[in-house]
Amino acid sequence: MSQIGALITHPPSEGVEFARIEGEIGKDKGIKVRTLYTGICGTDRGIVRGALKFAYDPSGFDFQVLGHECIGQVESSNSDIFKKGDLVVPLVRRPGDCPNCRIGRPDNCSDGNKHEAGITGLHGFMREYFYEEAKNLVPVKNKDLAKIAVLTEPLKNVVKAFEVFEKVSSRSIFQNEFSTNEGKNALIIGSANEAFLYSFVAREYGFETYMANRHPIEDSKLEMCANFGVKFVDYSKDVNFPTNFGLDLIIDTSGDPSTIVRFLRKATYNAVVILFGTNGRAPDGVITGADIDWIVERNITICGSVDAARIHYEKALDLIQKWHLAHPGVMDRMITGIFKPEETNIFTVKPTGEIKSVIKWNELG
Ligand code: DN4
Ligand code: BGC
Ligand code: ZN
Repeated sequence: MSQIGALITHPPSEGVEFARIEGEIGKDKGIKVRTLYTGICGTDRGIVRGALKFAYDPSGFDFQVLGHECIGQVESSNSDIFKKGDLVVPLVRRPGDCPNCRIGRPDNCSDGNKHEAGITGLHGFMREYFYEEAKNLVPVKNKDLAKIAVLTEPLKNVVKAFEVFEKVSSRSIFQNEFSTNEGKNALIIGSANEAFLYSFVAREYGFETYMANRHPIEDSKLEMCANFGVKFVDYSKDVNFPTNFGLDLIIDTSGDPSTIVRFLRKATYNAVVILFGTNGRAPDGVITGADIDWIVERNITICGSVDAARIHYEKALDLIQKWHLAHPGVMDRMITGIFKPEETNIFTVKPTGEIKSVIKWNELG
């Protein structure tokens, strides 16, 4: 039996190691995919830190292969849909048996009985190759995207959150008199990968878009903001931001309650607030009676959004393709570091200026 290199974890215990594992796990799924790149995100780091108590090994295994952000290339296939050489992005979440899972929306799973590759009870993609079924693979038609389509998975979360925004904002007239979002203000809290992707999509929607953190960000990140017309705010200096306008859309990627409440009080009539960041380590915050009054009197909607469905992966890929054409070379700069699988310290030490760190597994064939 063939052995392959893989990054394995033992959730919910901490740690990660580059080990040799059985290569033919899941062979009956039929499509063999050579991993090209896997992305590293806060969820992976949380698992490695032992902080994600909901993560667990697949049944019958005493380890879980890490990794849910991936682009790979089909090596062999038993399906008419995919052939050798095709580029694919695998889905993270696999349905359970609830009504939402049964209609192809496991992202809205209503009983928690879904599984997530590399997170909850299903091996992930940080290995030299893996096997998948056609229904869990999204095709990537353009070979030029062989590296940057690793951003499809984190971007699909953003596309879904904007679907949530569209649903809740339709309860009243949200847009301006020309039925656009021009003149409306969006604030994205945080300045890591998901915050960048949120900012870019907010610009697609026509929002005046601000990204905020409590410290300055590197020039390379400021440049990335400028490419998309996003304004960065260091609110430790600009303490009253925003002073002369209200926020129509707030998206939080920090998971910090005090920061969320701080900006909630700047939300305007019919504003939408989407909570996306989860950060068990942030200090507790306080929400006052005056905050509640503010929210109620202005019809402000606060909602959570997690994961996304196949349709959002497809839309995310369309956006990556569009941005790749509209901003030549810029999407490549979202990938700020390429690492070897053995370099496991990347899970514990975030490189300076990181937007997205990726691990390279194989050359494009
Ligand atoms: P991340 O590094 O976890 O991003 C967190 C960002 O928030 C960093 O830029 C932090 O800055 C920033 N931040 C922390 N505290 C504050 C604060 N008080 N004010 C302003 N900014 C702050 O990486 P990510 O972009 O991959 O993920 C963002 C969040 O989304 C994480 O909590 C993930 O767990 C969560 N997530 C959710 C889903 C989902 O719901 C999917 C993927 C990720 P700094 O302190 O590092 O400078 O489906
Ligand atoms: C993934 C989501 C997943 C979530 C679980 C994120 O990093 O992008 O697909 O549902 O982690 O917390
Ligand atoms: Zn992730």
